[in-house]
Amino acid sequence: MNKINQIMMAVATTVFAISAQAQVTVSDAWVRATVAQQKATGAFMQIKSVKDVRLLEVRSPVAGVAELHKMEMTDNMMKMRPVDGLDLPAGKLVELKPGSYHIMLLDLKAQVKEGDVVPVTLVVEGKDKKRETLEIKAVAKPLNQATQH
Ligand SMILES: [Cu+2]
Repeated sequence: MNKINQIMMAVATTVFAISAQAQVTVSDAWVRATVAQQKATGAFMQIKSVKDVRLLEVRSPVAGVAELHKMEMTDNMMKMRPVDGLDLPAGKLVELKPGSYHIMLLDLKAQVKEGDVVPVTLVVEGKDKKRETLEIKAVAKPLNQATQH
């Protein structure tokens, strides 16, 4: 292989790596700030995937347990329950928001104060069973702003 070919290969590999990382993009990630002693809060964001993938797992170092939840009306009451995954259809914006799907951070290790940056890890799986891990940063927003939704 000559020098030019080697360089072309290197460029092709780099481009592939970048596009693979950008298959799932997350924007407007935020968490609800908590008051002292509060043990749980929610994390919200907008997710868009280039390919059909499924969000399987969520984690955060600030929480002992992180779960994917769905909020829905049951017997005229808003109730939430854990779900084992959330489909992210290709090209469709999926919103995690209050009153709908959200990430629940439980067993919080400390108060989440306004302006804090909370790392959240998302694990998604494609149809080919390949898993991708995304590290995102969610900013803690004040309670009153969060409840305006
Ligand atoms: Cu919840």
